[in-house]
Amino acid sequence: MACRVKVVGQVERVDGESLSYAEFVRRFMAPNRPVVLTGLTSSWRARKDWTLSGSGDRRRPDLGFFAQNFPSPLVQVADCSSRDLTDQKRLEMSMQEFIDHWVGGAHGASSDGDRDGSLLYLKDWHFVKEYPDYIAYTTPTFFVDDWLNMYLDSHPIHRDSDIANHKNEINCSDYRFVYMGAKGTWTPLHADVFRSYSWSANVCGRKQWFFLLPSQSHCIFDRNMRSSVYNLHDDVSEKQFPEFSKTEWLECIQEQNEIIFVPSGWYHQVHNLEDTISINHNWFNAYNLHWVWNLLYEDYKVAKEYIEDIRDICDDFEGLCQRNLAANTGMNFYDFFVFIVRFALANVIELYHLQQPEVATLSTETAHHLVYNLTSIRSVASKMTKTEAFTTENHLCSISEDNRSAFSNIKQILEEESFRRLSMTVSKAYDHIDSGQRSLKSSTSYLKGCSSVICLKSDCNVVDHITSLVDEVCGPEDLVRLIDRALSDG
Ligand SMILES: O=C(O)CCC(=O)C(=O)O
Ligand SMILES: [Fe+2]
Repeated sequence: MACRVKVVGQVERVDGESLSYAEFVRRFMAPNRPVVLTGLTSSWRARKDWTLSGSGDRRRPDLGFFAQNFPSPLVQVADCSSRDLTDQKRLEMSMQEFIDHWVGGAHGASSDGDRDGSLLYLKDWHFVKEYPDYIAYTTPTFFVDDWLNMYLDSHPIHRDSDIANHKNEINCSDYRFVYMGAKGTWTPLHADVFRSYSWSANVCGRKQWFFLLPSQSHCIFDRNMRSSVYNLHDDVSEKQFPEFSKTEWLECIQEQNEIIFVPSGWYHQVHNLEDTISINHNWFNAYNLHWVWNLLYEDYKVAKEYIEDIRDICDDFEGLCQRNLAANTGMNFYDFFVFIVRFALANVIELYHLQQPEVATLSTETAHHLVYNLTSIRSVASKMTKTEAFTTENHLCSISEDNRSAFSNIKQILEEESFRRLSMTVSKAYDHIDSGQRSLKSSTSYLKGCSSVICLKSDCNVVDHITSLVDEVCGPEDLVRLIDRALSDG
């Protein structure tokens, strides 16, 4: 593809097998830099089952395998040749229809299934949710500290019934996807949902990526910061986007079996240079939580400004802003607050367990990790205290009873089955990261104290411990207080 934009560098490539977790954090996750990791997919079932041998050592998609084994009645497909505002036009069809179109297109045929010969790209297929018993891959350790998917495995993102409709339930059920597209399919310029990180693994095929440094993000917007460039290879109008000509890009050709780490807030555009299948997760954690909050806050201000002129005639202006925010951004302040309260509690529990005397070797890495998590949540909660949504009594009324009870009564949360599941998942994730770190160093024996929220051990007082910190969380100030007390205890 002819490239008009100024490419100033390539994305670094690192052998994932000899990179430690701590190094990944230090070099890429914390400084928010992209990287391509090699050598991490050799054991994946997807590699064997989903591909056929192509030319040389290249693999190609085994479409018949998908038609036979994953006959999804409804998948989301992007029509790469038609634009719908900032994205491509989306269609819904069965897996069989999608494959018929792909195969038809490859033979140059123009049947009904082929529609108009356009390039269709299967995107955002919730494969893990749809086929939970088929273990196509394992998430590499670098990407296990994934609060978004850990949370969604046990909790709904929205609790308000007017937001949580059926379509939303599927779209927000998790952020683990499979993408499949023929050569030529592509994804327009964008930054990821919630300004999360993503990782994307090529099961087969090859992708070309273009990345823009976050410090240059403003250059792809028009003067009003409303619309952004859709395709960086278009003849971008200098009049509409006066700063675009200043942009400088990092490029990357991602080969089969390679995984790319996409940092938060970096605009990127992606092209499939061959028939490609990829697995891709969106995720966030303590290192990019502030990106998520900042986006929510910016989108909230836009939502509010948009309806400012009806404020006086609105019974519940704040509630309406929050409903619009949930609809546009996928989450509102209350959803986010319920989420961080529960994550904070899970981390306090984990820290408490680590500090118990029967834990033979205190894992200092994990303890630091938990403290870092709590500090990051505290910093975001502290910013939330200053927002209108949480400041006045009047605005607190906008919180539905469902949302309020989901964050306020600590004792009740600790007893909930969904919260116990979250805590177990968090505990397992940090054990996994920790054991990976230890096996790279020496194999010191390690005995973990309690492994569940309400331990079977009669002397585990985790519930008393937590409820002694604060017994009720009415808003972000209480969460800040809870974290301060938990951290000063240790
Ligand atoms: O592979 C693609 O087409 C898009 C992937 C992407 O945007 C991502 O992983 O963040
Ligand atoms: Fe993306």
